[in-house]
Amino acid sequence: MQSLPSFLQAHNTPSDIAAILNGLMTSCVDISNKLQQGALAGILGCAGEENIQGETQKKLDVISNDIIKDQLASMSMVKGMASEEEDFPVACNENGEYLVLFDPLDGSSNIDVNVTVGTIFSILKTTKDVDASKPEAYLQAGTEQVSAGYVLYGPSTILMLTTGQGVHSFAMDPATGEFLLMRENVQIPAQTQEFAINMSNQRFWLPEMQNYVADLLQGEEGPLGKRYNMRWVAAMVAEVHRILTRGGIFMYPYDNRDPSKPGKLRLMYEGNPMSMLIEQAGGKASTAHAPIMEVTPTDIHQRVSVVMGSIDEVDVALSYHKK
Ligand code: AFP
Repeated sequence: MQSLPSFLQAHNTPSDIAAILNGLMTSCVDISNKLQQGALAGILGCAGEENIQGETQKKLDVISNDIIKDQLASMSMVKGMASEEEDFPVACNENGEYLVLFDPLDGSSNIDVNVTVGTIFSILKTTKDVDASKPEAYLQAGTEQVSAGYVLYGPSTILMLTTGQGVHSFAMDPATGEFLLMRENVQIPAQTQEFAINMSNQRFWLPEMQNYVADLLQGEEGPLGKRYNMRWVAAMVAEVHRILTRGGIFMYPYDNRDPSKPGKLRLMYEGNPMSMLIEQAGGKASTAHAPIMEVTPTDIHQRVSVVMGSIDEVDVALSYHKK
């Protein structure tokens, strides 16, 4: 089975991007091992601090963030990095030409209950003259990403990766820490009977989204004429992984709980990288009004409304928003 480094070489991935991806995977092997140790290493529970999003940080959020930061800081091609867990970006190496954005541990409320979590990353190209300690340096639309992916820590540790030429899946060999190619050119089925949304927020959604989900719930007796099943893992990595594996639609739409937060998910650390994967696999990713990757970012921590997955199902959801 082909290892990640040889796959990247065989696919002519620019050497700097390949080095960053291999470096990120070194960090993810470390995170995967820490997760395996879990309670035995005394690293479950809260770190006692809040991140920039006002969310309580788990010990493993902080540990994972530090692991990735230490790795990237040592890499000459990395100009700077921005983490969901950090207030401000960190400048790394002056001569680097790449910026790395990441959510070190997505779905961290799952850690204490031993359910799937993941690391999400996005890589942008920049120029040597930018000041990578400034948030403005990172404000590129998702269409500019040169690579994106996630590592899912589940029953096995899986990497889903794109460098703009399809989506490829790798599994970590726990004995060696190598990521080995499992599937090339993953494609999302266009149609599905599975949706994922946090139904407890229903009353806060826009009427368009309420109408769409009401029709999904009506099943074969409703206007969509199909019986749907629902899934909710509370970790975007797990929801997107299911969609990349067997199709589906995932939504974390705008809601009116807090007008300063148009959706819960973060554009730069979750929305953009996941959209690149979904679109590279033949799916669609939208805010419900525009492609997520075309949103012009104004803040590195901004939130975005998300509707993504099987292309036909996303188109149906969007049709409710055009009415
Ligand atoms: P964290 O990034 O704080 O771990 O949150 C995970 C997440 O942003 C995303 O992965 C999930 O889809 C979503 O939150 C789940 O949120 P709720 O179940 O609380 O609505």
